[in-house]
Amino acid sequence: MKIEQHHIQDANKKALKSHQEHIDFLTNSLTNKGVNVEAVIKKIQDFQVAIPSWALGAGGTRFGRFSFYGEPSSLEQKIQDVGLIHSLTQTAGAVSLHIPWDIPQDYKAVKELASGLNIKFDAVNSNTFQDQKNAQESYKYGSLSNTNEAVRQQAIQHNLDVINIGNQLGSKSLTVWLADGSCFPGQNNFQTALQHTENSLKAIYKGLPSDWSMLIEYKPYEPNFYSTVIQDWGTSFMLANACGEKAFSLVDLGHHLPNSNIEQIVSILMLKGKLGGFHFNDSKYGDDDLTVGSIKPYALFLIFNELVYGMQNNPQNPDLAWMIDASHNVKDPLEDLIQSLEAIQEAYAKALLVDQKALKTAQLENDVVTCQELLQDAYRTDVRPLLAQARLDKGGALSPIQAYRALDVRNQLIKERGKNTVATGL
Ligand code: PSV
Ligand code: MN
Repeated sequence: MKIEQHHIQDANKKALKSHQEHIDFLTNSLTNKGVNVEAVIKKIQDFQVAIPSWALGAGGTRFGRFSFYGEPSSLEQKIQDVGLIHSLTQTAGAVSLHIPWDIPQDYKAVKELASGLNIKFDAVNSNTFQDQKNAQESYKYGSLSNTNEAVRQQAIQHNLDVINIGNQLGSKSLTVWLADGSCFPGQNNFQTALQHTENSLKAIYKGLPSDWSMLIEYKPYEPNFYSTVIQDWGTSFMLANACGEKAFSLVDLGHHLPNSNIEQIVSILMLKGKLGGFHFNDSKYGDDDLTVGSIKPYALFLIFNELVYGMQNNPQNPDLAWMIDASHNVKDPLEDLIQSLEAIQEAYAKALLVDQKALKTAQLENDVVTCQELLQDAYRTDVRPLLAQARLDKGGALSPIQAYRALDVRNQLIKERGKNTVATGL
């Protein structure tokens, strides 16, 4: 299924008048405050978030998985799904592949399909957390950190293969997330495991093309429950520094212990020029992979406030690879992703409204009350008309969820693909 422009225009018709009233009112009040509304809308339009190829089917837990039917069963169908989301939202112009789940059969065809839908290939993700069919060595006790050199070599080679695949598609970065760690005290020697990991990452780094970056993700626990080799941003930062200037840390919102100050982590990494990638999701307890902004929208806004500050004040930090890393257990994955994209744009737009100059003055004067007022004034602004305008200008839907339902997308996909297709992934 492909959504055509006239489908979207039809879906927009009913809401156009009320949208115009809302955007006029908001533009007026923001302009009176000195905000350049056009510039904000342009920034929203330029902000593109990658959809991971594994998030287009239903997620699951270790207790089970419930399908949404019509799931994409090939890489081509996954890219088509990203195209559907992008045509409605105009903010999902990239896909992030997980290898070996999504190895292209026909590179030329896959590239043509993606470019026809205006979709770029963002970071490629390696997978050394699962054993692959016919693999010589097992990752049961770790990959890049394994005590056995043959296992480490196999994991290094896999990452090099992933770079090669990404290179043929036009990707420019490799994301490394390791499940390596231990489940019980004494199982691992912490120092040896870290040393092996550093050496293995350096070997991968050597094979990185000159215009590529390596993004090192951290996570405090799961699937290992006692220790993780790259457990936190400090370890990731240390490893990125050890590898070199093309290596960076990657922050995944779900990969922190409860109540961690993620905005401060983001800020420090950007100051040091070492924040390379970002995975969006939300959580209540652990790495819950819930819809972005569904649980802690104010925390998301505070994180974006630091991201915006960093993007404006830290030229030493590269452009970031943005990606949604969520799982969909009870919602249609495409609807869930649309909701996440809206939440990301909303937090970004609000952060763009923070009066940075006034905030700096209030900070210098230690006027704590004004500091809070300034942040919360931006946070309390209903920016949804700005997002709708950003989409409308680019041919997107005023309300992507409503359009998705009006166009009956899921049922069309079921008709085309059948009910019981299953997407590759976890
Ligand atoms: C691990 O929890 C993670 O966040 C990594 O980014 C993986 O690549 C992704 O989830 C999918 O398993
Ligand atoms: Mn992640």
